[in-house]
Amino acid sequence: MNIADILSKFNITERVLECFPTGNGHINSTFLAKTDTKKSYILQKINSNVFKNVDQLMNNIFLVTGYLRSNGFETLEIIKTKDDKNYFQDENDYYRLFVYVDNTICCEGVTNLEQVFNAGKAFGLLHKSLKGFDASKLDEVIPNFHNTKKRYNDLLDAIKNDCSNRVKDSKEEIDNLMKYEKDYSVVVNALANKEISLAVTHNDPKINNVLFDKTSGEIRAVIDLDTVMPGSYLYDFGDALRSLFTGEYEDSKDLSKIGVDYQIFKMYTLGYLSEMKDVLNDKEISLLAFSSFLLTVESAIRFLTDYLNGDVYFKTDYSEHNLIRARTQIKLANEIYETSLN
Ligand code: GN1
Ligand code: MG
Repeated sequence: MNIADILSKFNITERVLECFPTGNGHINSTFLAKTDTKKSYILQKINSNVFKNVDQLMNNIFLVTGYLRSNGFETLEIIKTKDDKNYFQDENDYYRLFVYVDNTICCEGVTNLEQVFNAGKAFGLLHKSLKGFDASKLDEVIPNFHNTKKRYNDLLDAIKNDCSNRVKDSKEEIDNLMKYEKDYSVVVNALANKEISLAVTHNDPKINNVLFDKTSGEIRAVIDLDTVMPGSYLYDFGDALRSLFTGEYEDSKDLSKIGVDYQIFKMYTLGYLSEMKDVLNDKEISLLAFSSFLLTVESAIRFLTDYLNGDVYFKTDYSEHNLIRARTQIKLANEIYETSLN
C-alpha cells in the first residue's frame, strides 16, 4: 500500500502535498506529511516486531494524552482512522497519525546548559502531572523493559546460544558487564519491596523527545509516548542522563568522545528536582546517581544482547553497529561507576 492510500484511511480533511521521512529513531519509521493548510501531520509505521500488541500500545497513548490534555498540558494528538480506531492496519503493517506540534523545535544535541535544565524540568513535570493517573490502567507494552536483572539474564542466554557466532568478538565487553552483576537487582528489588514508587514513566527520556517553543524557548510537550508504562522514576532519571552524556555519539568509534559531564548531571538534576523534589522519597533521592550508571549499563547489555542475537531488535547500518553502541555505553558506565559510585 502506498503512503497516499495509507493517509486516506485517517480522518483528515486537508490535502496532503508531500510526505517524507523524518527523525532518527531506532524502532519506528517516521514521516512528515505537509498539507495545503498550515497543519502538518506525523505518520508513523509502528514496529510490530518490537511492539507486539499495537492495540495496547495505542490505548496507553490514548489514555495518557487524554489525561494530560484534560489537565491543561499540551501533548500528542492522535488522529483516528475513518472507522474510529487509534491506528490503521493493512496486511502487514500498522500505522498511526499524530498532529505535528507546530512552531516547536527539538534539540538533537545539547548546545547549552539551560537546555539540560529544561529537559530535566520537562520530564519532572511529566512525572508530576501523571502522578494522579492510575498506573494500573496502562498495559506493560514491553514487559520488563527496564528490569535490568532480566535484561542481564537475556544477555546470558544470548551468550549461551551464540547463534551468530559473535561471542568470540565480544569477550571484553561480556567480562565488563559481568563484573556489575550484583548491581542489576538494586532498583527492581526496591520496587518489589515497595521502597520506591511504581509510577507512570516515559521510559525513553531523550532530550530530542522534548519539544520547545520555537519563539519563546519554553517547554511545550514531551513526545514519543510508546513506552509510557508503569515503572520507576529512576528509570527515566537515569536514562535521561545516559542519553545526555552519550549525546550524538551513541555509535561513535572514538571512545574519547564519551564521558561524564558533571555540569550536565547537576543541571539536569536541578531541573528535574525543581518539579519533583516533594514527590520523590529518600530512597529514590539516594539512588539518583546510581540510576544513571544502571540505565547506562543496561543500555550496553541491550545493545550487546542484540549484537549476539544477530541484530534482531535495533535498526543497524552495518554488522558491528550494535557492538560499537555497546562499547560507548560500557565506557560511559565504567566512568560513572569509577567517578561517582566507587
Ligand atoms: C530506542 O527508537 P528510539 O531511538 O526512540 C529504544 C530505547 C533506547 C534507544 C537507544 C522501544 O529508542 O529504549 O534507549 O533506542 N526504544 C525501545 O538510542 O526499545
Ligand atoms: Mg523512542
